[in-house]
Order: sequence, then structure tokens, then C-alpha cells
Amino acid sequence: MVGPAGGGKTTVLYRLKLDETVNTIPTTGFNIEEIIIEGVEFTIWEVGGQWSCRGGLWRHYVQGTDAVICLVDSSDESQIEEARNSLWWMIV
Ligand SMILES: Nc1nc2c(ncn2[C@@H]2O[C@H](COP(=O)(O)OP(=O)(O)OP(=O)(O)O)[C@@H](O)[C@H]2O)c(=O)[nH]1
Ligand SMILES: [Mg+2]
Repeated sequence: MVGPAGGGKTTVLYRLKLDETVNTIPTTGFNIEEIIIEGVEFTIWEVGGQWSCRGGLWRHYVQGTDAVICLVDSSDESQIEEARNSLWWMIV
């Protein structure tokens, strides 16, 4: 799970895992959680936005994954261009 800093990745991750809204701090590195949703087990890696944008590291985490979730706060239009550029850079 990737996306700009502060977009809500950790919030979504722990909402899925714990069914709770937790207080978060910016993710340094990544959070990894195993979550079972309707009988399907997911290992979700949430890559901290600040950290990954600084180092351009998203592309190293996409290899070997089955899916990429890119989470953007739709109320913050300034994130959309950043997310688009980062996603593009990750897949080319
Ligand atoms: N209003 C509102 N605030 C939200 C929502 N989701 C997350 N937040 C708040 O936005 C802030 C950042 O959320 P995080 O889940 O830490 O964001 P993140 O994408 O994990 O950020 P990084 O780990 O830094 O990349 C927190 O203060 C959250 O409480 C939402 O749906 N609505
Ligand atoms: Mg986070």
C-alpha cells in the first residue's frame, strides 16, 4: 500500500486489521500486517509516504507483490499529481 504522506494508509490498515480508528504517527519505513478478509489472507506492506518519496523506494517493494494499492486523500488535490508521478515512476 503506497501513497503520499498523510493520505490515510495507516488508518486504513489498522481499520482493516482491528476494526478501530487508531491514532497514527507518520510511518518511518513500513508497517507490515497480516489480515484475513472474508477468508482471504493478505500480507499488507504499508510504505511510509515521506520516507518512500524521499528515497524513491516504492519500486523496490512492488516486485513480488500480487497487487498495489495506491491511496490518495481525495480532498487534497495537491496529492493527486504527486501520487500520479510516483506511481508512474514505480512501474516504468
Ligand atoms: N478527516 C479524516 N482524517 C483522516 C482520514 N484518514 C486518516 N486521517 C488522518 O490523517 C492523518 C494521517 O493519516 P495516516 O493514516 O497516518 O496517513 P499515512 O498515509 O499512513 O501517512 P504516512 O505513513 O506518513 O505515509 C492522521 O491524523 C489521521 O487521523 C479520513 O478519512 N478523514
Ligand atoms: Mg502511515
